[in-house]
Amino acid sequence: MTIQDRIWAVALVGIGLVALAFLYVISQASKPADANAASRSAHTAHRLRTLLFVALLTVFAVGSWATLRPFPIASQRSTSDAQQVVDVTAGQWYWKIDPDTVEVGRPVEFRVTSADVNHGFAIYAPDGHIATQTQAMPGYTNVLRYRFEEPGTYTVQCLEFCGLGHAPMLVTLQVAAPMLQ
Ligand SMILES: [Cu+2]
Repeated sequence: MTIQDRIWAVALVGIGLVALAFLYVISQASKPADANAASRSAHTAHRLRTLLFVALLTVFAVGSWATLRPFPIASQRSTSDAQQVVDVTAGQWYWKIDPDTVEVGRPVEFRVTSADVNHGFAIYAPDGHIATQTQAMPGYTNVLRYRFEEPGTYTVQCLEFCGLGHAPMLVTLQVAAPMLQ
């Protein structure tokens, strides 16, 4: 089942439930009002709303906790065990990356800043997907930690429109096979 099919199924079920609610209201509209029944159903509705609220709150709290725990961004103040440090400066319109070769399989710490405006520092793997990324901000150094699993020629590209030279603002980063000791 594709994601589109799933969205269709969810939308159709939702439309069906709304239609049922409308039909129920229409079927009840002609009945004379009964004060006791009205107060009982208001009470039930209030309890259902409270229950639904608590259930949703629980689902979101547990879901957020479970999915955000492996937070993808390194703690900016902790000391790092990265044996390789790469200094990155973005500018209109260039990248300064020193060194431009890192070793596969060992953690790398990128210290990313900008000389002028905001840029987006993104590392594209040889197959075209984004391996990792962070912001390059003037006056601030963002710490990005990453361990490359595959050697190859990676491409650094700007992810934030920064003026006329934004699109061709790219440079390569070599991820080398482990050096024999
Ligand atoms: Cu840019």
